[in-house]
Amino acid sequence: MTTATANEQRTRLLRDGYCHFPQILDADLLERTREVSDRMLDALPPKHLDEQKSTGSMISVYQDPHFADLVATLCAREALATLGFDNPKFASGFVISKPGGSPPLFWHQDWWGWDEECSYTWDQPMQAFLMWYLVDTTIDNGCLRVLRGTHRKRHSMHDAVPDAHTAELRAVVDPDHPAYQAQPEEVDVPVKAGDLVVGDSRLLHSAHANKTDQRRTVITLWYYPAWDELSEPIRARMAKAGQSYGWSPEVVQRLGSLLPTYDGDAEDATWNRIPGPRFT
Ligand SMILES: O=C(O)CCC(=O)C(=O)O
Repeated sequence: MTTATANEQRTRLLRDGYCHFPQILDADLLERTREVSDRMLDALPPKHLDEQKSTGSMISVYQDPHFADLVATLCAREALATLGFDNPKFASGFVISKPGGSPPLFWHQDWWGWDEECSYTWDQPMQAFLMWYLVDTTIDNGCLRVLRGTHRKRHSMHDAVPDAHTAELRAVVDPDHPAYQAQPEEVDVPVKAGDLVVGDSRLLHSAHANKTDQRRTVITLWYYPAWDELSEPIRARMAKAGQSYGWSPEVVQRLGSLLPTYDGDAEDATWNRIPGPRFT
């Protein structure tokens, strides 16, 4: 990738809250990821999907060692390096699969540290998602949609749905709830399998309904791209979370330098998913 293209990608991430790297995942790794994910999804109890009608499946990547390879794959690290992040750390990840005939995902943002100053001042993400879709996505099968720039700027959805991660919204108790509604300024992000979408955890995003009869799976992996610049309270909390990865120690070793560590004595940052009034 040329320096100019790398700069453009970083500009997009900082300005729009996301960017897109076409066709970077190795075909074998993609195929193995599909096989492992499909196996897990086929084994899911129906109750799981009833409770998660909007998101689709929510399975931790710790349930299979294969995902450690995806987390640590060189192309993910190279994409982050292209964006200016040379020492990222891994946080967590999920297999999110919208079954055929499932409703839209609710609008939400995923940042948990809204009591921290950086949430209001940083252009670059404190926490970033790396989304690997395992099939080509379109408006028909539930592609991602985003509200550009909302990682830095308040939108009416922040007030309409201050906390989107509720059991009612996941189960789609009220399909007319504002959290599912199309927004005039929404931008669709259709991708090909093997593309990577990187985004700021503060960005408001959701996904279209899956109107096809095929499942649409994404592996969402969370990283701390600018780990060394994060406040000590954030690093303190996240390094502890990193000690409880659900993989065996041998599998965790595969993450190498992506493992978060912190040896200071700061108190953990508090968990607060709701942006404060100063977020304008
Ligand atoms: O299902 C999708 O396309 C998006 C998943 C998502 O919003 C997330 O992982 O935070």
